[in-house]
Amino acid sequence: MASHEPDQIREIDALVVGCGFGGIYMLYKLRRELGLTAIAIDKASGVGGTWFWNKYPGALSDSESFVYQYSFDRDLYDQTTWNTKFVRQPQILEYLNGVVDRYSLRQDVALETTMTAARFDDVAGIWTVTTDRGVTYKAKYLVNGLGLLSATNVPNFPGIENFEGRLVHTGAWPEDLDLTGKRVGVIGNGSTGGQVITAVAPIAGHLTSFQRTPQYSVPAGNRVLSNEELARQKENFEANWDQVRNSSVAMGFVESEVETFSVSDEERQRIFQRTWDEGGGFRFMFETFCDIATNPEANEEAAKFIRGKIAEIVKDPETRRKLTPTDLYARRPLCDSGLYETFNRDNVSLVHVGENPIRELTANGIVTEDGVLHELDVLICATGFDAVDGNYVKVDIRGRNNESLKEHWQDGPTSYLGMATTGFPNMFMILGPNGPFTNLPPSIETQVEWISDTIGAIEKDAMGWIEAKPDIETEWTDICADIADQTLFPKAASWIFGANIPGKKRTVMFYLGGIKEYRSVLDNEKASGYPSFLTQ
Ligand code: N01
Repeated sequence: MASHEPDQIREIDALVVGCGFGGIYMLYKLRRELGLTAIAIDKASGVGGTWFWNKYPGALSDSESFVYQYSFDRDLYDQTTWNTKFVRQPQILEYLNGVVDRYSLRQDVALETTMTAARFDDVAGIWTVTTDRGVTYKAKYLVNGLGLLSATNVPNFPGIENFEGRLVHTGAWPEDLDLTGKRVGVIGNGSTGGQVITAVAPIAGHLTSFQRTPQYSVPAGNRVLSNEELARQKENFEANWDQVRNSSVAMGFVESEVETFSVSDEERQRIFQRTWDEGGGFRFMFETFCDIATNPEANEEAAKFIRGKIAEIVKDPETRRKLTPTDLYARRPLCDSGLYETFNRDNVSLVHVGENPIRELTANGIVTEDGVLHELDVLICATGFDAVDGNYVKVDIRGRNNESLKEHWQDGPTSYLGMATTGFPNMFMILGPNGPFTNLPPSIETQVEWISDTIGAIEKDAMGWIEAKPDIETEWTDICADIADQTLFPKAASWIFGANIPGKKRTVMFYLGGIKEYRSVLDNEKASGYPSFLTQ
């Protein structure tokens, strides 16, 4: 649209920003259940959020398929035909597109539309959201589903602009990239790096993994499920989802209540081995014993077991040494489809950039501190995301008294319940800061349902707006910090605490109290008439 044309103004009840798992369900609730006028915008050219962007080879959900979907519609659940333990990106994207069509939501979705600014009018009680498409939305409610892990992080390596090969980030994967026979470099070995390395090695001419920190990973154990297993998942729908909502990490298994040192050494090894054989990163950390994430000695037992497996799998002694972590096992637990085995391949090499850092990128590849040039046709940055608040602080969002969200969060992102923040009335966040740390679809459903109920209550009582009280946000931040401090997670540098982005303040960004407790806080808030909120 030409810049001299005035913006087209659309007045609606609610604007949803983001069309991933959260935004789609929110739009469904607003349109189909509350009967409000609502639009969902997304900067992408398709719906799907994370699963639209992360089309890299090997992209797979590491939550089991029977709980990596919506549960709000039993028929939808029964009709979903995934038949593997974990589900691949194209299937998830197809599923989310199917959901949009099933509920006729596409007419209310505006794609390739980026929110450029949002401003709350204190007098009218209305949000004005400008976009890059010449359309301005005026809405009583603004619901942001901007993505927890969606603002890509491409480190500013010296000379990055000189690289003449193809430079890609896994979270913005191009459709046209053929890696067959290419010299491929992968920087990063988190959840994404592990998946991409394993999937690309068999097709690349040569793959070089640039690893800064070795990782603990266990087999995913992905497999085709039998017809009996699939039938049981459908039959046990109620019980399974009840278990998920009353668990901690919402992964669909019963978390252990057994302490690591309450069993004999032999029994401990047997339990670790059984879970290793069955597969699953969260299972290994939470289904084996209850104290791996909290007790350093217990943690070391699990770490030692995985180190032993690395020693068995990786043949070359120097590669094995570099791949073996020595620190705590306290990042988001990883699982893989043959990651350590991949390093036995002749066409795969490992550069430990923790010991031998990247000095610069040149036209032909990466030069490490030892002066070696690693020649590359393609460089894949599996370098993660500016998680949680990354997409929020890119946009000029202003609440009451023209306060900027970026300034509001200058000491780190905060919220009440991961969904509301003081000074920003009627603005809700799906997976905002200090929300639950779980398998995400169940937490997304929990939050969307709460937001929807809250908007329903505002409408029913003919209120203008609702806003978290200032003290409650501080209180919730302290609760999140206290719970995190009872675990080992803050002791490991990771995106969970904002430690992966240079210059980002390290703060608690999740509620680690589990989905059951989280849901009970939400229920209480609603049942007692939103005592933690100011209303007008
Ligand atoms: O990102 P990460 P991710 N030089 O931040 C390295 C979800 N997810 O995309 O460990 C060199 O974990 C960095 O090194 P280090 C899941 O929640 C889910 O892998 O910081 N290296 C690390 O190795 C996951 O936890 C699925 O020393 C640099 C890597 O890049 C979250 O996304 C699948 C560097 C980044 O790892 C994030 O995972 C995939 C630098 N300057 C992802 N900067 C599912 O299955 C960073 N690194 C649902």
